[in-house]
Amino acid sequence: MPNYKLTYFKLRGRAETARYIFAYSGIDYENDTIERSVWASLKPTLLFKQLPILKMDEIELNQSTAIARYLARESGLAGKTSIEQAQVDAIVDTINDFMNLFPWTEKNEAVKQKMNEDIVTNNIPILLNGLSKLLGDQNWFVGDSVTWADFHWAVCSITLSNLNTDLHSYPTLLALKERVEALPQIAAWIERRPNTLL
Ligand SMILES: N[C@@H](CCC(=O)N[C@@H](CS)C(=O)NCC(=O)O)C(=O)O
Repeated sequence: MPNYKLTYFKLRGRAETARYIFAYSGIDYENDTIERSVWASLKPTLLFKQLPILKMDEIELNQSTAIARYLARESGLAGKTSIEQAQVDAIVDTINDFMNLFPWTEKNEAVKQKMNEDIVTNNIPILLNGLSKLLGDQNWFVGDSVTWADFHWAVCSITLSNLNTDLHSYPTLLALKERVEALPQIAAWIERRPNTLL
């Protein structure tokens, strides 16, 4: 097993799904959360000037989805068959398409708020209706056990709620989030993680 070090800001953001996988699987890792003041000196040293980065001994992996997918494969959370893995990937990619609509780096607060409201009103219902249909009356999105697609939903749904999405209109999706958060290893991680808006 390599020595894992996951570097990201002190946020859930794009690192939290990987942190859920680490927590659930019990794989040991260093959760390296950097302050903004350190970022200025770290950024120029990174190949693509972005976080998160997963260091595994001498290998450095960028891209949050590639990181989480790799960790999920190592932990048996990627889906049991090749078709299940494709279904899991499609759910994660779909959630990311919608999350990437939000203007995360917009500096003008009024513009940002207006765009957030538009996206929550016009785009997010498409995501939530689709995910509700995919989930149906199953406990997990794909197959008969939890996968990292369920983790990714649980993580992103917190941010959607913080952006004023009312998840109560989607009771099965809300129940799925709660099911993930009730897994003992995830509950223990949530208990000890820093409380941040994003
Ligand atoms: N597609 C990349 C996007 C990475 C990304 O946008 N990282 C942001 C934080 S969420 C970043 O490093 N921003 C700092 C900057 O660009 O200065 C991924 O999913 O890892």
